[in-house]
Amino acid sequence: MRWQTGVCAAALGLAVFGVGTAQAIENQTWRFGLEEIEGSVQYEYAARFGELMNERTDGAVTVQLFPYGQLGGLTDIYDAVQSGAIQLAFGSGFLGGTVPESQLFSLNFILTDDEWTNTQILNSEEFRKNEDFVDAFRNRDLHPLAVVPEGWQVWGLQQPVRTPEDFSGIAIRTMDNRLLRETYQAYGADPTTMEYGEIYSGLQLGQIEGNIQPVFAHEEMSFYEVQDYLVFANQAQFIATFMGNRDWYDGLSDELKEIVDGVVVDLVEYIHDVQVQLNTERLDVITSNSDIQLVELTAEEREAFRELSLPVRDTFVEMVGERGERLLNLLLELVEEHED
Ligand code: 6CS
Repeated sequence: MRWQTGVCAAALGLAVFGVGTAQAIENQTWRFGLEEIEGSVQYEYAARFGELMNERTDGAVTVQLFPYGQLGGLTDIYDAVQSGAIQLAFGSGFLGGTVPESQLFSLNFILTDDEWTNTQILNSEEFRKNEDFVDAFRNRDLHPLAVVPEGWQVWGLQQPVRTPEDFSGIAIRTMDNRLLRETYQAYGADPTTMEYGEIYSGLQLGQIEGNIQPVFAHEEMSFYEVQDYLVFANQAQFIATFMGNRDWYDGLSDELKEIVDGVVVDLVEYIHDVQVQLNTERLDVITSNSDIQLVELTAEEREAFRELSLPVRDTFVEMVGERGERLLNLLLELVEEHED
């Protein structure tokens, strides 16, 4: 409990709420919905967030985690945080139906080739606290707190793909957003949407032939067991937004808001290191436990996909309008500044 009362006031038995004093933070539990299972990047983030919140509020705040599956499907998690049934959640590829502007993170080839640089750009005050970005969430009863890249998106396939021609007709599962479907159509593939928890059986039954995940997810969801190739094109990172319910966030005291902000800033480097480590270790697990083939595209091969991805930026602007266009331009400017 955080009490700071003046000696005189304490002697008089009076509570003082003035300059230099703070009220105790009430004991409270925050429910945090995850799109991923225990052991994932989101889980590690949420667990550390909970530990730091608990420490920095002297035990007043407890964070309760709900890994993927406990609250239903992915969109059930977003509904729960929008309605205030839970206070916190991660949202990524399926969030496009709720926050269309969040599909910005689904665009391919818009960030740099360096993961740490991208993490810093996305969590800069300039981006994370940009009015358009914040409003895109707040207009949907949400409040964005941090942007969390979780590693390169890697294609799990039954055959090697090095060129858009190789992708021709491949039934690839994407997360549920139009930007991703348009991107994979542009690459020549045949995209289809499916819930995260249904991918394994979809692959096993041949309903889909490929899916796109960071390495850690290919491993922990066992997708690699039913795929023959992992193709590294470094076309995009998997990016999730850590968000709270808007009214809940607005109701926090300034002191708590400051503590939350301090924790998310401290977690930027922490979670970057964790995701790099998890993705590296899990690739070792995959290659030790299977004879899956790894394919890495050359710069020239990547360029063919990059060119095909460019018109999808116009689709993004068409879909989300001026606010989306300003956000896309902001991101491109920040990337350019880092590349200079
Ligand atoms: O592909 C998906 O649906 C899920 N993949 C990851 C790595 N996290 C959450 C997301 O919904």
